[in-house]
Amino acid sequence: MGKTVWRPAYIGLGSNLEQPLRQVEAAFKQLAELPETMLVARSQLYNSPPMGPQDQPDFVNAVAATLTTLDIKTLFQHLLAIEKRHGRERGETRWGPRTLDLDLLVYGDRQLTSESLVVPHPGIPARGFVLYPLAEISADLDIPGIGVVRDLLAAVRNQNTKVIATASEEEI
Ligand code: PH2
Ligand code: MG
Ligand code: MG
Repeated sequence: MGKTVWRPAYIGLGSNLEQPLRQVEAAFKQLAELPETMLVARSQLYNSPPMGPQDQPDFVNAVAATLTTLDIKTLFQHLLAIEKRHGRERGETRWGPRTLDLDLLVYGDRQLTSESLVVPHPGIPARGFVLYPLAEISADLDIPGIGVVRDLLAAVRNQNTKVIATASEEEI
């Protein structure tokens, strides 16, 4: 067996279809159940206006911090499989509505560009709906090639991204 190394991996969650709160809550559970992976922190849930086409519902967004011994591609395959279990269809319009989006934001200190995957996620610096929840759990994280979360957040303030006050059981 090869050496086992636990690496921090941050995952962005998003949904704006078919009971988004439920989709995101269920996805957190599924992340916690991934093999060789521990869910070590989760942000609150955030409401944010859609980036991209405006004729779609607001999103529920959140961020998960995990420790994993899965290699980056295997972890990514698991994320795609969870999306699929949520009825996610590929070939949707770019930035269009979706039942569940799981984005691999950061994987240790790896910087990877392949046809299907770019890590760290290049959209991070522009996206309040990633930076607010990420700053809640890891403000001092230095994202390889991008910068420190706290500083990135300072540059995107006022994107109308708000904590969802109290999601009651019925709403979820
Ligand atoms: N995801 C998209 C497109 N637009 N807008 C918000 N607010 N949050 C998202 O997660 C989001 C989006 C495609 O992945
Ligand atoms: Mg996305
Ligand atoms: Mg995605």
